[in-house]
Amino acid sequence: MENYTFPDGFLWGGAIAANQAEGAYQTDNKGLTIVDLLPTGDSRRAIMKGDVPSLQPLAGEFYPAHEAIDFYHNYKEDIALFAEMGFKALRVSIAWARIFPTGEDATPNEAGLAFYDSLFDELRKHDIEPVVTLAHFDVPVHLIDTYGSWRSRKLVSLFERYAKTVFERYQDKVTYWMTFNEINMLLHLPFLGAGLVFAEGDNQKQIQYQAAHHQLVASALAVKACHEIIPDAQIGCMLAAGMFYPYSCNPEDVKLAMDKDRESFFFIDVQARGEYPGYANRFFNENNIHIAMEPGDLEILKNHTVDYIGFSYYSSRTISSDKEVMKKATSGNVFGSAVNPYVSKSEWGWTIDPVGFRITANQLYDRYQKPLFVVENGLGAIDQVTEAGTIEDDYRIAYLRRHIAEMAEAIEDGVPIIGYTSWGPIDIVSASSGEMKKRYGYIYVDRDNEGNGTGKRIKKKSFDWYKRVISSNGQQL
Ligand code: BGP
Repeated sequence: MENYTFPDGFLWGGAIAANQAEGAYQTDNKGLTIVDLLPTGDSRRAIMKGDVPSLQPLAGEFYPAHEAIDFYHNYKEDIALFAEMGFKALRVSIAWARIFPTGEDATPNEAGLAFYDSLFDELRKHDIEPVVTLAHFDVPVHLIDTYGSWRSRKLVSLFERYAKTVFERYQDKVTYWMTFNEINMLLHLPFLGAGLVFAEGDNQKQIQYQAAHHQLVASALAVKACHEIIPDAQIGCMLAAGMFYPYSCNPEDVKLAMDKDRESFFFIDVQARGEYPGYANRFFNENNIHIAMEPGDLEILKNHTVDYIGFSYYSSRTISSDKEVMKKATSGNVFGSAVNPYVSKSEWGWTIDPVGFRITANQLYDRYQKPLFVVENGLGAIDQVTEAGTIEDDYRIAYLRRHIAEMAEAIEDGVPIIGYTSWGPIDIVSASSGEMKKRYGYIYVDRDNEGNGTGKRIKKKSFDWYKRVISSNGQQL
């Protein structure tokens, strides 16, 4: 591979989320979160889309998030493995319901606060920078039952209180923060993204964009609090990114691609530029959507924009005005992308397009002129353990090598990128499928989709490969 230059201090590492790694779902007073109500299998997707209004854990049903890979008890051993690879950063999320079990308890849960104190201390012991997400798909269930989750304005003040609590507590341990993981997912998987469930006759778009406003105001208030409490902190937004390609040079396809990109950019336009874009107001008018705002909302959005643009990149997307083309859209992705005949796909039907990574990074920087942070990228694959007990994941090395190379091209294009925390450096529960068999890690975990297994950690072939990438600062891909 060509010799690539990454900036000194580039934050190489990995990314996990509380709900997909920690397990211990009711340990030390933790409250139930929405992912604790997500089984695996077909019912999972219907629930994630908000189509199942009444939810309670069903006795005997297997819920992947309940134990996940028990990072809650294994984090010291796992962090030692990350340190062995030379990680400079680890992206983790704080579970809101560990800090406030119902989301609105009179006082925070000290056991929850103490866990993250210990987690951040362990990272610091290994000179690994914590990169912390405040909300990663895990709204406390009590807030759904009581307020309908983010459809209620009440969540703005509750989230602000939660954010201030953790900023105060961890102000000497955490410098990099981000607010809502993949905030645009609210449009595609409203239950997963914002804890929204819909009753018969609900105007879903109205509810989703009102909830989006609440999250955007809450995010800006968190930015405000973060800058006041931790003056040298960097706090970002986080987008599930991936440029939409027009399927042809038909102007209709090009316009559709612009509209689909804007569906996601809408959130970041508000978080990074501080105001609702004109196209959004046209969309609201044409779709009879009325955003209820409180006095001062627009000033909060304007005065408290993010410091950097965090984003995940897995795939580019493709859109066509031709219905026949769209009929072949891969069911595997929530963005409604058509099949792109020029690139390959993963075992889950996700497009594999490394050049799209470079294009997407350039597109984001051109639009926002703020530093970028790649906080998710990786290949979910079915890994096999050989007779010899090894995992020869050359396919993952190939995927990551090509994507890191294109990220280096983007940096050479003049795009400032803070770091790269690949998704799932250790196998964890898949968000979309709830499966363990969709593995992303450099470290294999002996657990299957039903939670069986020893939990043993095994270094894959990619473990030493990524260790060399980091030690050479990207020179040895
Ligand atoms: C993003 C989420 C992550 C992670 C990733 C991979 O949407 O931010 O939580 O899950 O996708 O997706 P999956 O786990 O469905 O393969």
